[in-house]
Amino acid sequence: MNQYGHNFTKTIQRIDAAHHMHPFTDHKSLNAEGSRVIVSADGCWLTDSDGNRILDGMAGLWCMQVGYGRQSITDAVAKQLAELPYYNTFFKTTHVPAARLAEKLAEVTPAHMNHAFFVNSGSEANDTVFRMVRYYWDLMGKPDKKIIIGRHNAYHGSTVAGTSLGGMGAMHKQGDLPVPGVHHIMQPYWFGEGGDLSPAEFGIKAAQALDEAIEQLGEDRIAAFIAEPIQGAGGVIIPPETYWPEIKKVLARRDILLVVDEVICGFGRLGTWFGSDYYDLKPDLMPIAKGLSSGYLPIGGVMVSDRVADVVIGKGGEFYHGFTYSGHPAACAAALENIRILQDEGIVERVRDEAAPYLQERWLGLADHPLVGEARMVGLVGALELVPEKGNRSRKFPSVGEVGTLTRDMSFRNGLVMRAVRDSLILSPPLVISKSEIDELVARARKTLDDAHAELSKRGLLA
Ligand code: PXG
Repeated sequence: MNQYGHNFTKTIQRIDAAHHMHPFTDHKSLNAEGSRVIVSADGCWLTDSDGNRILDGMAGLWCMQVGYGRQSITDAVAKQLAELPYYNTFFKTTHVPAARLAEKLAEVTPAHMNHAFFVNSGSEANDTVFRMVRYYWDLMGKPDKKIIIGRHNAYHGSTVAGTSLGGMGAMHKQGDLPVPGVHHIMQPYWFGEGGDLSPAEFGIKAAQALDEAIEQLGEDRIAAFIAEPIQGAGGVIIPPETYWPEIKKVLARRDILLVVDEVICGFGRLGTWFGSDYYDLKPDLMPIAKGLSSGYLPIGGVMVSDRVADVVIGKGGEFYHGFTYSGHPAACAAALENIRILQDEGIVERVRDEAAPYLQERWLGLADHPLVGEARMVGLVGALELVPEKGNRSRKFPSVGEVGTLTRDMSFRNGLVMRAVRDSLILSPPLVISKSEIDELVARARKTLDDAHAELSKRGLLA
């Protein structure tokens, strides 16, 4: 117990249940249990109001690259708030942090991307994408190129455009989405959908679905293809090695824009600055958020390639789009300091050369557990597929998601945050995680698997 204590926890849980509507939450089940109250954090560790210390295996929500408790980010924000807490970037004005951050982003993103459009979240970044690709083709004199192709089980945010571009069926059902002009193709999810094909064969098939959709809908009607390098919220779907090379071949034949959603993969998650670097992609637009500021303040952006900027800036007039807080000075200051830390501490290189190989070896070792059908990981993002019968990919638990949630809750109780997607466990820790913390993390994950295995066999859910 810390200074907050049991009564404090109960009070916060009570007022939270009475007044706070949470994102993506079934409130009946939340309020029956009471929410966990997080009061502080340091490095890779969270502390709740009962004094439990929990290892944050999800980096907040895939965003806490540089770790909690960075005094220099707090100082940079405080200094900016004192100097200029707010001014807009409309009407021919700018301010120092927005200009400097745009310049810095042009430096760290792929060489052909030299402009940043600032927003406040990944969802707003994808709303911006939605409007900008259509505006681009209008300016190119091809107003019929309107359709954006996304993928089933992709996640691009929860605004109207974000939900529509994403491929989450349950989200589409709420609010009659997607909006017209979005088409979804299959995802490269070999474990779940690969059938009898080898991963390599399946990767080709999934990529050819893009070409087939373009053929079927007509290239003259397609504006863009949008994809995450590795699907995050969809369950850390790491595409087979053949997938992106084949997509690149399709795109080379077709005149459509490539939008690479870097909201999760960006800023070092894969051991490269961007997922586009990892897979050698040349995006025309690149939504970014999360790791841009390590979540210290909300900020996102769309990185715009020279190809698109030349048209939107060069040919276009005013693009009627933007937000009150586009390029908020304090958020830009947080992002600038965050990127300075990533660069000066060599964090991305450390992920590539040390942390990722060390964690991967141990994480992939969990594949020997009887509950694990597949362990996969690239950089510092991975998944464990939980299965009732090892070695049988087609056999699922009877009620999809139940085992995932149960195991996720056990993990929390064992002092490790993992996230559940369907019946898989997801991991995406802060990039600064140390080797001893990795050992601790994997020990807690294994204990969680053992606990879940015992519980599931008691319930008769295992083969
Ligand atoms: N694109 C991608 C690839 C994302 O992962 C967004 C866009 C939207 O970003 P904002 O900032 O609007 O949330 C995301 C966000 C989860 C989870 O449960 C994942 C996200 C957000 C919330 C929850 O895995 N990803």
